[in-house]
Amino acid sequence: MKMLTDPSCRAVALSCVALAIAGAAWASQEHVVAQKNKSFSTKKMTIKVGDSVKFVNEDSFAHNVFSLSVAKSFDLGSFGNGGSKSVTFDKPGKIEVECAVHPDMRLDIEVTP
Ligand SMILES: [Cu+2]
Repeated sequence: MKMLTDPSCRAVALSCVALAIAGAAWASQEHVVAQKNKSFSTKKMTIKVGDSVKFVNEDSFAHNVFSLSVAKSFDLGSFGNGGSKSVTFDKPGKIEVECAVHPDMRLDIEVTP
């Protein structure tokens, strides 16, 4: 009897570890937003705390993506065609994303808990 219970105990412990790792991987998502024709590929998005957004420049000229919002302020600097940078959103709130080069570019991100 003892011989049978030992391996199953170990199997349960291992699957718990596997679930914890998988859970952490699922918990945060990476969203991709392109900059194309002087606009963001989406105007509005809702993401969760811990998610990241990868900004990819598909235009032939540079963009400088930034935000001054309290929930997340950042400045990705200027990057050209094919360049990309990611931002992780660690606090809930509403974030206005803009481009320093093109004042008409605008993306609203809502980060939910
Ligand atoms: Cu721009």
